[in-house]
Amino acid sequence: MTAPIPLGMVGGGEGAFIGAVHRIAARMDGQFRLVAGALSSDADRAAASAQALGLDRSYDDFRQMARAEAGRPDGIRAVSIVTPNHLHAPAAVAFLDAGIHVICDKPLAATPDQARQIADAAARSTARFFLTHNYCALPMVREARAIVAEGGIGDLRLVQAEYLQGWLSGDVRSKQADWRTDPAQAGAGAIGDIGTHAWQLAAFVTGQTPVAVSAELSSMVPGRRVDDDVRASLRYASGARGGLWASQVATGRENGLSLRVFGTAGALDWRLDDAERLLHTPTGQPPRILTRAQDRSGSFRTPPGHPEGYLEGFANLYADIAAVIRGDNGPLSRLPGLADGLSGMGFIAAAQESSARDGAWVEVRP
Ligand code: SOE
Repeated sequence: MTAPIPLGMVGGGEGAFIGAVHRIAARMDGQFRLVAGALSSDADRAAASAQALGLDRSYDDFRQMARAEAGRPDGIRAVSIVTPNHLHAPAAVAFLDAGIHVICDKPLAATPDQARQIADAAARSTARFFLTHNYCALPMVREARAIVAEGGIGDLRLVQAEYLQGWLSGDVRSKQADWRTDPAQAGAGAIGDIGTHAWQLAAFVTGQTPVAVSAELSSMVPGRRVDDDVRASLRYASGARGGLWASQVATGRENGLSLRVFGTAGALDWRLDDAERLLHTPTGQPPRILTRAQDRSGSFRTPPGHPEGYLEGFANLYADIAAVIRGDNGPLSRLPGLADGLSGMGFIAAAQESSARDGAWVEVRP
């Protein structure tokens, strides 16, 4: 058994949601061991959270952590950044500059300027940057991508991506809601939090990224300072056309992520609430419902019929990242990283500009 890769974490202290998800995913295949953390900006909470998790080393400050860990022979080789969006850039820059690989939650950053800081740091670093767009690591999504790549739907014509949640339909106050609806911490609203997932998923499966968008961003809840609904029309350089709808005020919806793609020779239909099935309708042939039994990527741990899902998708990313850190670059082509993050930021900027200009078509600049 190869020794687990020592891992650190920034954010993810008591009461956090996504930090716990990353911790479970990182240890699912035994490839990482969490040994150090700057788990909260509040020193007492950071120490208490680290103690509760049995971490070897706890820090009050992520910059101090980056310096100290880089200087230790047994220091961390990778760090998970699971803070609110506005801290992604300072933390990522600190660890990339220290030569430590970064595994960052999405979206890339709160502002285009912060995104550029991450890109600059990644360019000058020997370490790699990964972005956890977790849904693209689900087996049937990887299978959908393979079908498109081998011509299973012909030439792409139409794309429809949706991510519908209802949990922010009211004036919700909670640790999760508070920072996501604060422009200073989140940057954007629904478009950043879940719109970028839909954007990345569509690009991952189709192999194409829209070149222009016409969008309307709305804030449906009175007093809300970020968007909570975005509708965008998409134009592709190939001539394909698409639509993306992401909403956090779609009352009653939980995590309604779905993707439909239509080509000259067939179509694919996938949805997160039935994530282990993929509908493929090749033109002129009977429809095929594919399950994990037909997945060719091997991205699972249990025999088909034993449901796997959200946590395992994250774990698939961590397993691939571990392989890359150990020197196998094979998984790189399916791992989301800086390019996906910059593309998502380009989508946010173009959609915001379009919305401000009453839906004008705006070029997407990565
Ligand atoms: C909250 O809206 C959230 O937790 C997002 O931040 C995640 O990225 C998404 O996967 C689920 O919903």
